Amino acid sequence: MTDDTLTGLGWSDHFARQLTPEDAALTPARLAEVHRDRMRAVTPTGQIELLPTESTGAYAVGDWVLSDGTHAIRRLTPTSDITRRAAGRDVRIQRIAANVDTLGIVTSCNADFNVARLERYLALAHSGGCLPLIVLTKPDKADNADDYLRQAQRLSPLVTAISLNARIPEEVARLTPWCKNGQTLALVGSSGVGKTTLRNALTGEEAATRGIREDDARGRHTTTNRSLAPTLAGGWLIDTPGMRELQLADAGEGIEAVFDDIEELALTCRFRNCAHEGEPGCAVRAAIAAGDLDADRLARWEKLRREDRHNTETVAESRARGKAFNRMVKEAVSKSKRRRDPGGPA
Ligand SMILES: Nc1nc2c(ncn2[C@@H]2O[C@H](COP(=O)(O)OP(=O)(O)OP(=O)(O)O)[C@@H](O)[C@H]2O)c(=O)[nH]1
Ligand SMILES: [Mg+2]
Repeated sequence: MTDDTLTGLGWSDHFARQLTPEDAALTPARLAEVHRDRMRAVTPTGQIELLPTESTGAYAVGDWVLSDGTHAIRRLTPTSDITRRAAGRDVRIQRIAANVDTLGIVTSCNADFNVARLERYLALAHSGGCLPLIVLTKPDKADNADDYLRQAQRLSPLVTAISLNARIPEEVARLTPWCKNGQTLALVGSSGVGKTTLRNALTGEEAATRGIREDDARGRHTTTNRSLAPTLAGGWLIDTPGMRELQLADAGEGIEAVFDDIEELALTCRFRNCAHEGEPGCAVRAAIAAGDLDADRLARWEKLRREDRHNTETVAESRARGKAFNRMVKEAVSKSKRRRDPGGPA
């Protein structure tokens, strides 16, 4: 196996450095699909099925693993890790995709377009360690497509926004720079925004797509699995099911990056612990009064920070509870073993 063929799958020195002499008999494989009891992976010599050696929640599409041909023996630390708080009442971190170079945040020029949601996705990309790219689909359906594009570009100076008709392959080709030569582009967004339509144009596949409800632009959750597929340009594309809700956790850094204008202003408030609620010398409130900062943007920043703090704490608490429970179970098991085998090791 040459380095070149591995590089084409997205392999780099970052992974090579994690190999130890004990791994000599194992081969690298990149996860293309993760199911409850099995996984599909791509290797330089073709696709293989792999069995997990940890709970499948530990793996994400895009992960590199070392395999003995049947099992994923070891998972390598990824270059980027897109995670969220799992949907529902669960307090778990869910891994969405790994080793993603660019996170394509897909939204449409219709009722799906929502600045607060886009800011969430931008924070998700930053905290996950990859570049955000906003892809605005369905400009052909809107009279004011340029307004949507301007709004998206105004979100942050760090962000690139592109507007294209996902049904026209020549237009979708503008995404090629982000998914060629072993580069991985992952697409996220609500159901019905055109992620799979983009995937099909970029990979030449014909995965299922379905029309949306015209009254409220909601999709029908057509894609149900995350998957990694090769693009025609020699890179990789991760398609994901539409997200109903994106709750951030452990995303403090991402939020800071997306709202760095407010974070910078806050540094110049008279009081270090200023809550920007009317304290004297508050630079944030002064900027709002001067028309330099939008009060709604401040409210969105505060909401995201509160949510992230709450979720991060809840996840940490639930991990601690889980660990305490495991310890209790272990102690109970070893106690009952000792009772059954009093002569055994203590
Ligand atoms: N007119 C127009 N229709 C589009 C465009 N992009 C996607 N569509 C249509 O929108 C519908 C939904 O597209 P999908 O690709 O299935 O959306 P998705 O984001 O994969 O949806 P889920 O799999 O449910 O998350 C399909 O009927 C597409 O043909 C676009 O740029 N213009
Ligand atoms: Mg889809």
